[in-house]
Amino acid sequence: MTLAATEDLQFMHDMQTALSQTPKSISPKYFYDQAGSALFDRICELPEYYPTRTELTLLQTHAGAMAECMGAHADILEFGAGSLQKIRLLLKAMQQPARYVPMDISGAHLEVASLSLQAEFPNLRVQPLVADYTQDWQLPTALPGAGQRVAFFPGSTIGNFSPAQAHAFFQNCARHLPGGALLLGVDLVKSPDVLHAAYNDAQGVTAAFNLNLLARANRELGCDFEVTQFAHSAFYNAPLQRIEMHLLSLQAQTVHLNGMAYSFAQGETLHTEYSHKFTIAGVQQAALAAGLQAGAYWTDPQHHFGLLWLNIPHTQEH
Ligand code: AVI
Repeated sequence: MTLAATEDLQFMHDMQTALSQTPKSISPKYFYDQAGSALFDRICELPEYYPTRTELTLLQTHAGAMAECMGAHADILEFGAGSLQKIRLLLKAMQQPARYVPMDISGAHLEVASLSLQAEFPNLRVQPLVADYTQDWQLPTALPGAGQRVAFFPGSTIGNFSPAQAHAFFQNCARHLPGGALLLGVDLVKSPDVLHAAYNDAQGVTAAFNLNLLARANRELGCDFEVTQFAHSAFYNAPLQRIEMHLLSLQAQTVHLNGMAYSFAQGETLHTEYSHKFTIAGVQQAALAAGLQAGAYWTDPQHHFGLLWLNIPHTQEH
C-alpha cells in the first residue's frame, strides 16, 4: 500500500476514534491537506503570528555561529521540510555541506521543493525522504567522508507533540544520530496576550485553518459536519504552558461517519491541537532525559523564540 493510501485509512480510523471518545480529540497532523497547508503559509505571514519571522531573523543573524557548530561537510537532515526556506539560510553559511536530506510526509511537495533547492545549490547532494517523522524513521546510510550528522527541526513543531511524543522524538534522534546533533526551534513562554493574539488573528486565518479540518473530513471521509455550526476556539493554558485549539459545537448536533452517528452537545469541543511553549532550561532538561546534551542557544531580544543546539553522544543508555 502507498504511504498516501495508508494515510487515508489512518485518517478514517483516527476520526472515528476522535468522535467516539470523551473528550473528543484528533491529531493536528490532519490540518495539513492542500487547503490547510496553504492556510498555514498565510498564518506564517500574519502580523500577530511572530514565530516564523522571529525564527527566520534568528537564522539570518546567527547562521555563521550555527554553521560553526556543524563543522565542515556536515550531513543535514530536516524534519517536516516544507518549502525549504529556512535551510537555505543555513546552507549559505555552511562549509561545503555533504548532503541535505529533507524529510516530509508530502512526497509531491517535497519533490518540487527539492528540485528548486538542487538548482540553487548544484554542488549539494539533495536526497529527499518521504517519511512520517512523528513515527519512527529510517535514515539513508551514512555518506563516506561526510562530517557531523545534524538534524534540523525548526518552527516549534515539537510544541505540537505531547510531552511523551517529544520524549520519543528525542529518543529517536539519540538512536539514529549517535555522535551528531539536533538544531531545534522552539516557541518560548511569554505574555498570554501575545500568545492569544497569535492564535486568534484579526483576519480569521487561524480560525479558517482550524475549521478546514472539518471541511477536509467532509471531502475525504464523507462526513457531514455543518462547518458553520462550529467555532474556532484557542486559548492559553498557563499552568500547562500551551495554547489549546478546539472546534466548539455551537448547538447540539449529530455528525455521521461511515454509517455511524456521533453527537455533540452544545458547547462540546473537538480538540485539534496543543502548541506547547517552552523555556530554554525546560527544553534542555527534556532533551537530557533522552540523553541529548545542551550546547549553545540563540534567542531574539524579546525572548519570543529560541534555537537550541543539542549534542547527541556517541553511545547513550536511554
Ligand atoms: C506548526 N505549528 C508549530 C504551528 C503552531 O503554532 O503550533 C501550527 C499552528 N496552529 C495554529 N497556528 C499555527
